[in-house]
Amino acid sequence: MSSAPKPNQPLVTHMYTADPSAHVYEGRIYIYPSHDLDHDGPDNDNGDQYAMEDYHVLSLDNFESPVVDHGEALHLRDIPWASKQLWAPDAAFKNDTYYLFFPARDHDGIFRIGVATGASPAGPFKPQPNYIEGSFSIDPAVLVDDDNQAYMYFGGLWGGQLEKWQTGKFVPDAEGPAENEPALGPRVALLSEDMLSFQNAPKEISIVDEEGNPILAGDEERRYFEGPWVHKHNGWYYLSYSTGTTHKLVYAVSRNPMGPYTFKGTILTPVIGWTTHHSIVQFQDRWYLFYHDSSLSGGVNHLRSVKYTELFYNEDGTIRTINPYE
Ligand code: FUB
Repeated sequence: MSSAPKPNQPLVTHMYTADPSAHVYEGRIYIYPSHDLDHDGPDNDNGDQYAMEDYHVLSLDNFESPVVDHGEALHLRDIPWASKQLWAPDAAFKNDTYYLFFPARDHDGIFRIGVATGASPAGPFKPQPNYIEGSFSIDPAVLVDDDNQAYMYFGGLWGGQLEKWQTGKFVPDAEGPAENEPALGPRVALLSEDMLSFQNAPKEISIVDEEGNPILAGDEERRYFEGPWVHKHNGWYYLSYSTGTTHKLVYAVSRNPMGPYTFKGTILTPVIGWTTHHSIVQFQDRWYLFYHDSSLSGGVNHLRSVKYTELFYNEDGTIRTINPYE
């Protein structure tokens, strides 16, 4: 057990954690992070340095109480279809069951998305024998909407392989669109009632500017890279994500969970470390951003720490930009 967390400080220091997906279950805050691993293996644009092998769930009663590490909730060795790289997970609750959604490479080296189930939000989780049919790429984020329909958002460029799925099939040497073409968007799929499969082939989400023009692939300040998260506020769906090469968390809004989403602005300015990844959650009438940086490891990109800070909306529903080091 760690002490009560401070804003913009690592939630835990006994291990490296990243990609936090935060949810409120049973009146407490549960965080589903990646568990970063120290190793001497390759470090490249393919993301080989992110060689994670298990998940731990963290929780806290509130922001004045200690952070609890619930121990190993799922390990690579127990997932029949996965070969390596347990990347950013998310959790969902439906049918009196907790679901952990996670990406990993299959035995052909292709990223897929799997699901595991448990009776407690802290795990352990039992994986399904195979990945979700029709799934690909990384960074699943699941929204269970007010009408109980669940949506999975996912996809990431480069190591996340999204470029390779533009035809609907995996094309190993496919590259992304030209700079003056629309950027690739995240994908969304409706989850089945039992949360174990897709109801439809994933659709691409369109992100447009205020004039309705698609954000272009060369617009690295605004285009989608990875780490989608969708939350609802005052009837609007907010899609937030990482811009990757420009290291920002940005957001776009829509009245429809499937989009199109209109780009609005920046949530978080660049953090220490290459990646930036987050979630947004409401707890007791306040809103919080969970994110990570590499400050605890002295800037090692693949050794990150989960942090939190409060998030504020302006009167018009826009989100105030956060600089976590101010
Ligand atoms: O943690 C591995 C990968 O790094 C995640 O899947 C991405 O979102 C980035 O944070």
